[in-house]
Amino acid sequence: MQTVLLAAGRGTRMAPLTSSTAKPMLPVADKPLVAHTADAAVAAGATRLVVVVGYGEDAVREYFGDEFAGVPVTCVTQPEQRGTADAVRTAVPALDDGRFAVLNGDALYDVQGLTALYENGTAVGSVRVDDPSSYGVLHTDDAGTHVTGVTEKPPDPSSNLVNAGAYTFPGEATDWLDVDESERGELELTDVLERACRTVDVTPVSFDKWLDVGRPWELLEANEWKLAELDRRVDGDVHPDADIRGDVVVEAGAAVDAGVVVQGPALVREGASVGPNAYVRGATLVGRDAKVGHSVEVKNSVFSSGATAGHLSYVGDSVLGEDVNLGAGTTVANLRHDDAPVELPVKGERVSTGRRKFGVVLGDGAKTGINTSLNAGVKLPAGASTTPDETVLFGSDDPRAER
Ligand code: TTP
Repeated sequence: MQTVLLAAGRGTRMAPLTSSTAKPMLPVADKPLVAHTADAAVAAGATRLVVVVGYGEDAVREYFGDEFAGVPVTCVTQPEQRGTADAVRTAVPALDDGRFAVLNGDALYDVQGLTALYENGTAVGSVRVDDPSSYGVLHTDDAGTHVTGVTEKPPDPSSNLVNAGAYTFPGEATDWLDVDESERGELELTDVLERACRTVDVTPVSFDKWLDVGRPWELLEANEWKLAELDRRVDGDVHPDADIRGDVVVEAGAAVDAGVVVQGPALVREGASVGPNAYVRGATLVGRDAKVGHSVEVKNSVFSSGATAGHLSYVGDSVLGEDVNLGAGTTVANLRHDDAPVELPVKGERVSTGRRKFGVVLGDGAKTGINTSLNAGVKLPAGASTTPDETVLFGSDDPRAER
């Protein structure tokens, strides 16, 4: 099945991690986020990928080239990010007349669900969630076998069955893409789905596992999912006095020094170094050329390429962008004393991460001075720095805490 992967979005809710990287290229375990989507698509039966690129497109184009996992790839540029229906319209010249699938390039899907989706005529991937109010809620007939419509982010959801952003459409759907602008000013694929529901039978196909990766804590969750799937493999240089426990991957060209404990699932990528005397635990990604130095503890976190915590630091449940540098003694808080879920600013609003444990999000190249304390839910923009001994509190007037 020819498959359109939507990967052109600006990724504003993922700021600051998307300040210079397209969201689909953010690191999830051993590959970019969109590569997991593409892998699932190919495993489910995609015979050709049409990747719609836009924001940060050069890296996405370079990553895919003209073939992925044995299937041909065409990248097409969506000049302006006007919405998902517009993105699919961009892909039309690269499609043949037959059925086609559309997948959000920033979501993780279970292969079984995706396979069932591909096997159904016109279908939409669906998933049950605890809080449907921030998703597109699907309406079905009484038997639950046909989708009758979709309502975006309803204040009073009629069910907890939501749109997983995965579709198969008949070839004629390429004529249904001229939709009106939605209230939020975008040309939305859900309006094309509405049109499909009025024209043909649309089957809801349920996914057991699915993750929409739109906000920083969801990038952490994506890593938790994909790191947990790795099998133990130690190809790098591990000191005999290091203790590698469980499903840990140390890639060739990575180094783990004496006195280190790495508790899996964890991935230490090529060029990275850990230790001496460091403790890495939880689902942690130590990205390419990243460094976790002497007496540093890292728990359940993402160190993007080149991110460094050289000495005497604690980092928990956090995402560090590329080339972040933590001064000695930098400490991250990842728990509120009232035990409430940690909130994070997303597009200027405080949003609950739903997580009791969440630390900080640091944009590419951010630097902390020695003994900096970063409170739970702090975001620092790309290139920001703190002074020695500084404490950055969430919700303070300090603009560095917000963006
Ligand atoms: P969204 O997550 O709605 O948009 P986004 O990725 O730009 O993120 P944000 O809202 O935080 O700014 O998009 C869903 C998918 O569709 C995602 O994979 C990106 C893709 N997309 C496009 O390809 N073109 C577009 O014009 C838009 C809006 C999204």
